[in-house]
Amino acid sequence: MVSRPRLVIIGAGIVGCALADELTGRGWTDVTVVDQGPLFAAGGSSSHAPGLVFQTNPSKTMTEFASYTVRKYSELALAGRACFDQVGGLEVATTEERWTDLHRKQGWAESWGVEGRLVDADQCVELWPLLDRGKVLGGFHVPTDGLAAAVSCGEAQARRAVERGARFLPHHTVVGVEQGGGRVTGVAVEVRRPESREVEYRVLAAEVVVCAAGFWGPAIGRLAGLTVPLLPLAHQYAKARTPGVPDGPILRHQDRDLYFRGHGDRIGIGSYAHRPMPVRQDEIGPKGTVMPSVQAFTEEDFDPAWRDAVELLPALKESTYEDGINGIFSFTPDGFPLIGEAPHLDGFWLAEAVWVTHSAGVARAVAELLVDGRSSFDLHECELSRFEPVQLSPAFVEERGKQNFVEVYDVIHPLQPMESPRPMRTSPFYVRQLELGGYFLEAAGWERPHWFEANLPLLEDLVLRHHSQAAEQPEAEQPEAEQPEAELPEEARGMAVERLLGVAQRDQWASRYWSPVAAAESYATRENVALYDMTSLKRIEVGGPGSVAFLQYLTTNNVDKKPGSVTYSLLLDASGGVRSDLTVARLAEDRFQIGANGNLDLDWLTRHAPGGVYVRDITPGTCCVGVWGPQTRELLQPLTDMDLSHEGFRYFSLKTGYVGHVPVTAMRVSYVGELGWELYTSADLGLKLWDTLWATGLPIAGGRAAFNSLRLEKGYRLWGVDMTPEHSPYEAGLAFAVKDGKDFLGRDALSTELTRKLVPLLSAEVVMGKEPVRHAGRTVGYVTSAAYGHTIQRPIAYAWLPIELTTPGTHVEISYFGRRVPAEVATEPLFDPKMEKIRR
Ligand code: FAD
Ligand code: THG
Repeated sequence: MVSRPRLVIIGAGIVGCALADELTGRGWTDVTVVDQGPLFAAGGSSSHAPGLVFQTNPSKTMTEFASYTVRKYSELALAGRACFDQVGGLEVATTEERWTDLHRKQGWAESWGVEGRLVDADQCVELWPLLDRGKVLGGFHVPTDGLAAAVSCGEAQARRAVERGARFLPHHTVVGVEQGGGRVTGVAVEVRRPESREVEYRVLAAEVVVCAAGFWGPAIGRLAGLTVPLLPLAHQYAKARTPGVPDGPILRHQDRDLYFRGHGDRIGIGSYAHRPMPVRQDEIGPKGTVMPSVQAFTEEDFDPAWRDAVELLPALKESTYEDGINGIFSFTPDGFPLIGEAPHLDGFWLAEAVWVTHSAGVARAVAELLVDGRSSFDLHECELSRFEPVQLSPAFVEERGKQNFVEVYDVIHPLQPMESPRPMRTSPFYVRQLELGGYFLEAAGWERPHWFEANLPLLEDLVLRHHSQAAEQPEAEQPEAEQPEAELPEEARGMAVERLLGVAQRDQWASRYWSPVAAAESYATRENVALYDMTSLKRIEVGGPGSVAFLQYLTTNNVDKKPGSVTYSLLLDASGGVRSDLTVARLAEDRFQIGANGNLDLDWLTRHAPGGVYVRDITPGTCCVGVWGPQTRELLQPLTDMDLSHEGFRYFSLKTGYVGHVPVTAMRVSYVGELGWELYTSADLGLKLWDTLWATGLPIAGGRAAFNSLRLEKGYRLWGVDMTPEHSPYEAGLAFAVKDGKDFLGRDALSTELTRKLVPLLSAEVVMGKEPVRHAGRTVGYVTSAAYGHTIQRPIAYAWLPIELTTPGTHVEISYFGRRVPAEVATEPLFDPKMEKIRR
């Protein structure tokens, strides 16, 4: 690509303007921004957004987007007037559940570097005198939140861009995306100036086109042959005149899906309490309407919200609302923006589904990607290519978009699934898993069992057995070991359960979507043998004459070993950040099977593949079951001619053969850290394979809850949670997967000098993830994954900490719902450090 390409941005809303500023600030000055409307109230969502900026979000990336937006807009002025009013932000709780959740929220803010504090009801009223003191339990106050004047923020950034050479063209409607040879070459525009009746058609040539068209994104996407998975939804906003409007913080009343801000002597009220109101592209106001993003206000939808507003702010009783709008903006299936380049059209980029709150951060990320080829933000949650094909259907986008609207202010458990549309993707083992009482949650469209109710009796056995072991020790009180379960004294039973299951170490809300049955499944895996459905593991085939050289260049480890070898290897980006961790299995000289983390990997490999190398998603149509545990050989050897001895089938190697009637590829790999194999076959034979294994009478089925606990005991990282592109392999503790003296993408950017590290903590309670970690009263890091380690009988939390605090034995505190949970840095792995269970 030319070093300073011609670039067209579609849309002069706040995102397009911010992007023009970020790009021209980096020296890309040949920027043309087109909008169908006038400047700068162009008629999109930005034109009427009340501009509340609440920074705190469970996502680190989204919080960082918002913090950057606040920093940037705080310095902007237009015609001598500040564009950002840093009034602070206050979220109030009127229910116990919300009040508890605000404690968790304060933790996210702290983890991601935003200062915020919990305040009591009196302090809430001090900040917002119109609040009904009796209704409020407390609040969360962030002094740096505030109000962005969206149109002014856009214009101020646009002016700066223009000074550096950018052009802004109003009344230019994009009607075509020009392409040639798989690249974008420009946009076709229709020009209708208000002062003339003439219509002019032009082509603006460009090497790069960025679509920042807000909720018109799907229509522009269609011009480029690209699905843009967002749903335009109308959302209600109105104003009410009342004396004593505070110029205090922006206010959220999330228990009733409401937010408020001051407008001089009026209060603005936004509501998410109404039914979702999707808007089809052809229902959006026609070109030439002053405000196509605004639809007629529907009072009947707003009335309940008004009653709730009056209840919280009784002064409103004397008033009524006016100037109501149903304003349109974008919702995606998972609530994150859409950032990235079209998979089939080079040079065509999206910066879509972005709130005012995140606008400058997203613009910066896109500019960094374009100019430097990498971003300083971890974008994995936002990349366009995160969606599976089944998640791009209009029906799915509509259903999930609506659901996201409904849930936008709900208290959401990190594991809480969307209820519909489900099920979508099921493995061939699904029917058996249903019979076993599987409890399913969804990932990448797959139904995945988290535990099986059928294993409940194992839990009873386990409790009894551990209780009797405790009783055999000299200091044990009574020998109830022989007694049947029903007669086990409650207290003794309680102790056994507590120690075994970690039940007492985890509170009720946190224990949702989890079952103590996971303990029994963990034990069965460590002591006997269990089947784990690994079908949802993304499988990618890479082949062709150049495939060895390609994978050698793209991944960090040496994968050029003889066919039959499996290698754990990493994908890095140009700045040395971990983009993924993979298992690379060499099936033949020129053919590899890659075990990956998701669609982002497929996209990354496909984009980088040179001619002569093919990359194919083989996940659909195949399946995988992990057979793991010390009894695996007893189970499997009688079913197969493959030599399963330690010498005959090396750790991290593969063979093809038969298990009963079923042709399989067997890989000696285990994410749970036990002896065993992953068995792959085609989907049509999956059920036969499962039934063949099951008929031995040896295995139980294990779910993701046990799986997660087992992998944390072994210290196996989960990409996207434990490490992301923000982290180098050395920081993430993955140096063993980086081959010395080998050239690969990202190598030059790697430094072995460490300032922080991912380490295991042993804590006094089971936490959930994303909690801040403190040392000597200072916030020093945050938790990534957490679980109870059933076999080590301790709660585990992995955390990022500054290097000076990573020595084993260092005492820290995890802030959990506002409580201090003691924890200690431990040595990893916490289980089987000599690999005696795996290599035998
Ligand atoms: P837009 O502002 O919609 O800009 C897109 C531009 O693309 C438009 O100007 C349009 O004319 C142009 N365009 C479209 N198609 C074409 C074409 N074919 N050719 C040329 N130009 C085209 N967010 C917050 O963070 N805080 C809030 O408090 C908040 N409150 C909101 C309240 C309401 C009532 C609504 C509706 C939204 C609110 N939002 C809020 C969301 C926020 O307004 C949007 O997410 C944001 O403004 C989107 O900015 P944008 O630049 O992506 O899109
Ligand atoms: N199975 C397969 N592919 C995968 C995963 C899997 N790809 C994605 C993800 N999971 C990769 N994650 C891991 C993490 C750890 C290990 C395997 C996959 C692992 N590590 C050993 C260790 O760290 O000691 C061995 C490493 C080595 O010897 O190089 O087993 O679950 N197919």
